[in-house]
Amino acid sequence: MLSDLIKDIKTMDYQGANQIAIASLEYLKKTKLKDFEKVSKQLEAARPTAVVLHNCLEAIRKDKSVNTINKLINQIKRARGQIGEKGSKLIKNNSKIMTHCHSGDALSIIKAAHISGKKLEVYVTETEPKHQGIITAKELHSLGIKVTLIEDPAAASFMKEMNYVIVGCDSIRKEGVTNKIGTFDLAILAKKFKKPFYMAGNTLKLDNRKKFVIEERPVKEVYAGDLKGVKIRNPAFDVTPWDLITRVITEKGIMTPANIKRLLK
Ligand code: RUB
Repeated sequence: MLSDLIKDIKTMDYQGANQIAIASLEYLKKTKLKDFEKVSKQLEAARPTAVVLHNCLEAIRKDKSVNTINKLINQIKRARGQIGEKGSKLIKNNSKIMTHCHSGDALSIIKAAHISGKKLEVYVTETEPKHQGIITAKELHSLGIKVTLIEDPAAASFMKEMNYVIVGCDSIRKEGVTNKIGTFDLAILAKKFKKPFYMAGNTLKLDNRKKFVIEERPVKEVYAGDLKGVKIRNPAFDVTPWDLITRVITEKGIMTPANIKRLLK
């Protein structure tokens, strides 16, 4: 049911821009695109910041068919492999990498570098308040990669030891790249310690939307008690400005900020 899928997206049973898009596309396929506009609107509103689903829906609008949906799903999956292959070439043997949240595209780079025989150690931030870093830590550990889990505010204490920071992205925009809240902080730290800051994402994450919202999630994720009048804010994403980003790793190549900005309208 649509309401179940929306609930699963909102509660993050489906998380990560690509996974949210794929789950929504699979649903549209099942419905054979019945009530497409109405359903699309609701799906997009469930996690509005990431642009992949929006771009897929725009493509489907131009050619409403199950074939188009299948092509988009394959495009996302194929891109992930290509991002892994291209990005892993940047990683040297015996590297320490810091990552944040849980991004399939960022992890594909780390996994490909590991599979090619490089010895890695990955520092994973817990990612407050929803702790998606735990998913990342388990996933990398299950592959035999050395993992250290840290609290988000510990990143500054360990950045000096890192060789790279690699994170995913939700949308690539003129003003910068959107990803899980706390990414901007890591980018500032990477700059301070002169470490390469890589963001990984497919070109369906290019974002030309005029209206762009940073999702604010329920405040009880931050504090569930009663603070009697204290305002709580819980933005789910932040925008890292281009001057802090070393490269964006896409399925079409490893791009400088100048290169990728040229692809935006
Ligand atoms: C996940 C997150 C991920 C990007 C990219 O946030 O910010 O880094 O979505 O993920 P949330 P992917 O857990 O709130 O969805 O590379 O898998 O598309």
